[in-house]
Amino acid sequence: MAFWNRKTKNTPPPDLAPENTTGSEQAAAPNLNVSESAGESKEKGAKSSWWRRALSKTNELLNTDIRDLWKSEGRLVDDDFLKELFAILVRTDMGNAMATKIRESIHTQFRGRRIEMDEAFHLIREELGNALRSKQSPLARSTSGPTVILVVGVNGSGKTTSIAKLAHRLTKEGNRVLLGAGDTFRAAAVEQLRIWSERIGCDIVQGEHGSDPGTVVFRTCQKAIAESYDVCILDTAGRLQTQSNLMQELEKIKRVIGKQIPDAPHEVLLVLDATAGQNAISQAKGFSQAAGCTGIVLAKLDGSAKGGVVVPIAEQFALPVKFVGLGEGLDDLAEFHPEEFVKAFFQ
Ligand SMILES: Nc1nc2c(ncn2[C@@H]2O[C@H](COP(=O)(O)OP(=O)(O)OP(=O)(O)O)[C@@H](O)[C@H]2O)c(=O)[nH]1
Ligand SMILES: [Mg+2]
Repeated sequence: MAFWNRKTKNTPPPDLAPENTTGSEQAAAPNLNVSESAGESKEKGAKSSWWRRALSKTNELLNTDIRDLWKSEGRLVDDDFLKELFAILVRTDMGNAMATKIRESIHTQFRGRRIEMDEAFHLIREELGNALRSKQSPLARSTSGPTVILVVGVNGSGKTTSIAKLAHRLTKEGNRVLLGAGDTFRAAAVEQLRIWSERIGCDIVQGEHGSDPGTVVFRTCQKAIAESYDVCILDTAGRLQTQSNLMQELEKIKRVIGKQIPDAPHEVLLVLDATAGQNAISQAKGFSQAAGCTGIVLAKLDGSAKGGVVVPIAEQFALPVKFVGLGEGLDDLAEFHPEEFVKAFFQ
């Protein structure tokens, strides 16, 4: 499904800033251990297979543990059962509140009776669906001029890879996308994004290693305006939510953007590593307060048995999960669909 209905053509703009802009004549990309092929076949598959894959680790845990609860047909809903079920649910990181809600719901409806596994699954999915249904929110966009997406998060959470996937997706949908390599701190960060930009076929503004990220962001926005790009996605260096100087740097970056493009950034996406479990929740808290995040990209869901973490994040911070990352390839990003997500639980 397309995020936007832009009809712009995906033709590269004239190269106005050759020293900052990559072109096809540049050296072939070194091997960064990324794959592009995985996505090809996935696109052809049903949506549900995406989500089954995304939750495969979570379901591994659920399927072994939860199915053990039903060794014999039907299972009496007594204190032992409710306690065991609760413990399993909590292990998916869906949070005590949600696990309690599910336990209470099963208690109320089935107390002293036998419950079939499918009945329990149905009820769990229903509760998860109720919690997540209202949390879906598409990517915001500008009404005029380029849409600016600032991407933030802790070190290694998956920011740069998620930017590449998002840029790829938006480019395929016909948008002209400009990347801004605002991580001037980590030595190989600019090169990493440059390589992705070549693979995607989109342009990039780069700065010198160690230079002021605000300057790169400024130049990126200028180019985006001057050459009428549809979308501009800005990478930033990883930082901890507790590093107040670095959080202030994000504020400064936002001011630089806002001075050039009113209402921008239109999105401040926080990239969380799904394998971080409860840490992801404290990151969501810190970043949403300090950086004014507007949405979450939950990366590495494919490698996490804690897929339930989507629930407390969406519930506690009024921060919609906009995308989830399902792998390292360019096509491994899916828009978050609560219904699909919930359906994929226990599959
Ligand atoms: N399995 C899996 N791996 C991912 C996903 N997203 C990112 N990665 C991997 O996670 C590692 C870190 O990703 P980056 O995109 O470099 O993370 P980053 O947040 O930009 O890191 P810094 O710039 O160092 O802060 C890389 O090896 C990526 O390939 C995902 O959705 N699934
Ligand atoms: Mg990065």
